[in-house]
Amino acid sequence: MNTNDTEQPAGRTALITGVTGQDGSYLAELLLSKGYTVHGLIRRSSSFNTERLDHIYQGPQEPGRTLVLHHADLSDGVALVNLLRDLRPDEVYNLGAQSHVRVSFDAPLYTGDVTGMGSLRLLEAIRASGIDTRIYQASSSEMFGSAPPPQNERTPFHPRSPYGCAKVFGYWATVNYREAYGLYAVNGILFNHESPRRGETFVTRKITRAVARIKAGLQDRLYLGNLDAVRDWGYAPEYVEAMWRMLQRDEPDDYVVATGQAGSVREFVETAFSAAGLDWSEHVRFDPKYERPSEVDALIGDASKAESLLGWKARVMWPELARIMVDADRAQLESELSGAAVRIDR
Ligand code: NDP
Ligand code: GDR
Repeated sequence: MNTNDTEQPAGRTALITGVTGQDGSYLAELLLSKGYTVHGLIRRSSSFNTERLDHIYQGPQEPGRTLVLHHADLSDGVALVNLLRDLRPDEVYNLGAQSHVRVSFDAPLYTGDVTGMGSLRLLEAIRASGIDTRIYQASSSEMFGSAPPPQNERTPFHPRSPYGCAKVFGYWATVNYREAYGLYAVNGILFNHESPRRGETFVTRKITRAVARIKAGLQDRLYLGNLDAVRDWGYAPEYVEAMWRMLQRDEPDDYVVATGQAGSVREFVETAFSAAGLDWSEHVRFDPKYERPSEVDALIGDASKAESLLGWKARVMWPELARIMVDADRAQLESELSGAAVRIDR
């Protein structure tokens, strides 16, 4: 199929691991809009973990529902085989992971198991269940680590965290299943991408939530770690489109997805605070707690392969993204404070 084909692939089914996360929720929306039936793998939690899916949720009693959630876990290989054998999806998107780099230093073995071995379990589950499916692996710019920018598909990996190491394992497992078994398996090497749905402990969202709270007089200080790190931040809804396009090509391949424009954490802070008319230097303080034992200094992606083969190009650059996120956090806080019943779509 031509990558730029805009035809709706009606009647197709997809399985998304990590469907409750930032990317999973945007990807589920995208696939539903293309006529897919979407199956999402969710893990059991003692509290609700489906908030990002609330607006597209379809209850079990709903006839002909097109979004169906299944309990399983990337640490449970048997559950993965059973699920794949039952669903026989046309496409699998492996977005599930312990995805926080700082946390991966505190829980390295767990991160290795879920983020690294989890991808191998899923690949092996596809092979063992004997189904014909295409799989997308959520690889990461963290794999480049200390390799100097700009980074592209030919840049050697030098990961700087247990998370980065686990993603390198998942990357090569994906390549290996493609080469060994002829599986249609692709790696999307995505650079940082953010949105109003970004987890609250990643730096961009931590900043934009704090801006909203400081502006509303609910908070005065924001504690951060390394302000010198440089990141290529893009807009998550655009990035899930690239994931889908990768699985529509005739041949499987690996692609970098990035904006090509980067800024430092300090610059993101300045832009976000000034979007609300605030002076960041009055509020931001350093806390070594947020530093990492080994840091990734600069990630700036070269996505020219994705542009030429997938017809994909980033539109929202990080300064606009910072403003989008500040506006969304201010609107959400305002609605929370006013007790409004209307839910803001984050
Ligand atoms: P999130 O942290 O928002 O979402 C991670 C998802 O993985 C959640 O749905 C989470 O479930 C699920 N998960 C965690 N542990 C398990 C487990 N043991 N079994 C099954 N599911 C699990 O990540 P993003 O949406 O930001 O990222 C999606 C993927 O892309 C991740 O693999 C991430 O590492 C990767 N990536 C992200 C980038 C980014 O900038 N956002 C850049 C490059 C790669 P729960 O909701 O219950 O916690
Ligand atoms: P990252 O994102 O590690 O790039 O991983 P994160 O937003 O956590 O950090 C970006 C940079 O900001 C610096 N930083 C802080 N980070 C956090 N979280 N909290 C702070 O207080 C803080 N202060 C400074 C960090 O040191 C770092 O340099 C994200 C995740 O989504 C991964 O899953 C994904 O693979 C990569 O992006 C690409």
